[in-house]
Amino acid sequence: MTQDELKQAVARAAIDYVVDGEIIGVGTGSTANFFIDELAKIKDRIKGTVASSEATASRLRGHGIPVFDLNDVTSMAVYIDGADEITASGAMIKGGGAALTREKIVASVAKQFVCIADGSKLVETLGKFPLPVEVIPMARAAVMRKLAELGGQPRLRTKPGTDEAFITDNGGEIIDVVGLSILDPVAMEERINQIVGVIAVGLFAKAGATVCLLGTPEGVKTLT
Ligand code: ABF
Repeated sequence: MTQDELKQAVARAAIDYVVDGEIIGVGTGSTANFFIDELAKIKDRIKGTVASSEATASRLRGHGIPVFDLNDVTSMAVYIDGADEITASGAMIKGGGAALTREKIVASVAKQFVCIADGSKLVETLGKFPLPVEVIPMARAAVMRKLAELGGQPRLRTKPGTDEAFITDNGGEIIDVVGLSILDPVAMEERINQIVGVIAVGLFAKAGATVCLLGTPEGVKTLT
C-alpha cells in the first residue's frame, strides 16, 4: 500500500467517530484532506464543522460543508486531525503544515481528539521531526535564543525558494527546532509555553490524542 492509501484508510475509519447532528473540528494537512473528502459523503448527517486553517475551511466549503466560526460554537463532539509524530500514549508533534495554533485551539474545545496518521508517524521518542513553534515576529530572535538553551537548533521557517519568513494564518512566524530528543513531552510543552513571545508550540502532550487511528499494511490499528 502507498502512504496515500494508508492515509485514505484512516480517513475512512475516522468517519466512525463523527457524531450525528454535531459540529466536527477538522484539522489540516494531507491526511485531514482525505478525511474532508470522506466527510463530504455524509455531510447531511452533521451540523457543520470548525476548521483549523484557511486551507481546510476552503476545502470544506468547496464540498458544501458548513464552516462555523469557533466563537459561535459552544460544544464540539470531536476533533479529527493528522500529526507529524505520535507516541503510543498519544503525545504528538504537529505543525509541519503551519496550522499548529488553530489546531490546538480547536482541539481544546472538542471532547475527543482523534488522530489519523499513517504508520510512519508512530515513534518512541518525539523530536526527530523538527518541533514547530509559532512566534510573534518581533520576538523571533529572543525566542530563538531561549529555544537554543533547550538543546535544539532553532531555524526560521521561510517561504519556499526564498529567504523571507513564512507567515501563518495568524500573522505569526514559525521556528522549527531541529535536534531535540523530547523525553518528557509535557515538561517540554510547559517550558516552551512560558517563553514570552511564543504563540503556541507544536507539542500536543498535556492534551494529546484520545484515540489514534494508525494506517498499517495490515489494516487500521486503533491506539487508545
Ligand atoms: C497537520 O498536518 C499537522 O499538524 C501536521 O503538521 C500535518 C500532518 O500532515 P500530513 O497529514 O500531510 O502528513 O495535522
